[in-house]
Amino acid sequence: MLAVLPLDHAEVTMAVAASLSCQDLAMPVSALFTGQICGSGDFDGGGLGTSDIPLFVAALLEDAPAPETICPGDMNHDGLLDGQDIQAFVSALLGP
Ligand SMILES: [Ca+2]
Repeated sequence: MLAVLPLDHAEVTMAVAASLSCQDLAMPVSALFTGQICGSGDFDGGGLGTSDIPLFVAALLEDAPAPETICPGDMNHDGLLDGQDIQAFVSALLGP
């Protein structure tokens, strides 16, 4: 059973609450959690630096990069690694 709770919490009666289990309240998880911070620009795991430049460019030029390749280079968090990420990568690399 997948419960749909009313937005107004006052409408959740004790009978409704008692019929729920933890599984009813669980959200489906479709994301892959890799521990990677997306949009960091850090491709090699050593912190953002000049060693990430060739990795960023290589990932940018891939025809169909894997999600774990897209993640660090997706600087604008739109789910894509493309030319729209270049300026933010360079800005992050140069620092504040
Ligand atoms: Ca992007």
